[in-house]
Amino acid sequence: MILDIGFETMPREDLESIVFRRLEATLKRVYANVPFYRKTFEDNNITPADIQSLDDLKRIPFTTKEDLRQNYPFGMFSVPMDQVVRIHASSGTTGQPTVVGYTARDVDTWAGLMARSLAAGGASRGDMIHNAYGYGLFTGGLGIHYGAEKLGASVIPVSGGNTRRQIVIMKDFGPTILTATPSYALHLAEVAEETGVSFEDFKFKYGIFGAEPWSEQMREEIERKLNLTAVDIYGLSEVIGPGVAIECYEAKKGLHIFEDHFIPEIINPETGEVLPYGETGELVFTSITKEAFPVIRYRTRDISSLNPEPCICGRTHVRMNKVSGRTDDMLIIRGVNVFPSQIESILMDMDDVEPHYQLVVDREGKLDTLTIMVEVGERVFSDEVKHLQNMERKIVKNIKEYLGISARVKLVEPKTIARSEGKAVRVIDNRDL
Ligand code: DLL
Repeated sequence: MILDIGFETMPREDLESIVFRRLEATLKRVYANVPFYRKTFEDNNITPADIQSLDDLKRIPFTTKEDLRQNYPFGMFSVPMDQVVRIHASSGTTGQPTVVGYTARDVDTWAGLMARSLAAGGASRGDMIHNAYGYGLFTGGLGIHYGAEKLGASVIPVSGGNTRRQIVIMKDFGPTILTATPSYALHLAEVAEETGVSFEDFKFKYGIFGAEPWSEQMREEIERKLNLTAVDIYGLSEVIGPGVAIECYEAKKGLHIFEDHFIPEIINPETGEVLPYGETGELVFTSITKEAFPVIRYRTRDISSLNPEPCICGRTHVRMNKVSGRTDDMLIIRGVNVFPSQIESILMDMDDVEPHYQLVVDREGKLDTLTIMVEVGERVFSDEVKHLQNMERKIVKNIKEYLGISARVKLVEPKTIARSEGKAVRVIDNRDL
């Protein structure tokens, strides 16, 4: 059974007993093979045998990105290197990248999870997947690729970049599913327009977008501009890559976490306390089927909440709400906490504002200041200066009203903000912290 469909709709009681057995096996594995985990257990006077229920998981300390960095590059691997068949790494804009490894079985597990994900997002055998996630150390490209093949769909491994050529491929090959970051998807729409073609003429039914936060308003914009149904896919290299959670195309309301492979928790990022369903906090994952690089209570820094309510699609796996940001993306502007996604929602709710923006944070004296650069449509830009000024004022007012912060707003000409082929850069932080 390639897609393990049974697991996705299993009664929770049955699921939980499988999850616990898998957890036990994973704990034994890391205790035996990874010095970092053995030491963590020993320092806390516990052994895997002390974990007698899923509830006991919270007795084990968290693992952080810093722990992975200190064990760079292969110190957290749980198998000898001759069993590792694939290595990926996170981009690591600051400090060392995080390196992750896969055994042949891990690659197969991941492909199975990605096949499931693509199916949940609307793809099936017979679909043609235009895969514009980057191929390389980033897990997006190859993750989708293996899943698409496992599903029996055909995959176009186009990767990111060379955007004009991508439009020609879309026109000539007629792919039915688009996979890309949401920001690159918008860029594809823009370039299509420049070259005089419309997504209306393409055959896309679904777009499976993730790897960066995107608001509901951004979803509407993408669905309208690309003429497809857009679903959200989530994952991170440390946990496996894409294929940790995805929205079902039926509901598009929260992302089902594949709980037969990953145990989710939501914690208070300040105290580490585990929070009940429904409360917002930092997502933490424990992998329970991986061989080469298991993670125990890994703190993702992603902010979300869990929803256990049954879903119309029939899956019994809990849903995580759309990630609203990362704890380390949070801006503190004169004492007020703000996430870029909150600003995005406000901008996208306004007329004539394009879905391209950047936040510039500076420090003047002791105060942080925020400048929002946002593109406006061609028509508005060539309009009277007075109109532009009014619009700027309106954005400033809305930001103040909804978020309680004073920001400067700078409307910029269409296509001035750099486009990304992968994850968009939303924040430019000029503070010397
Ligand atoms: O971004 C894996 C991925 C590839 C997911 C393709 C989806 C599609 P990393 O490069 O390790 O892995 O980055 C992981 O990206 O901790 C989140 O902060 C962010 N992220 C990923 N998916 C989403 C999403 C891949 N759907 C980090 N919404 C994560 C918001 C996301 N943020």
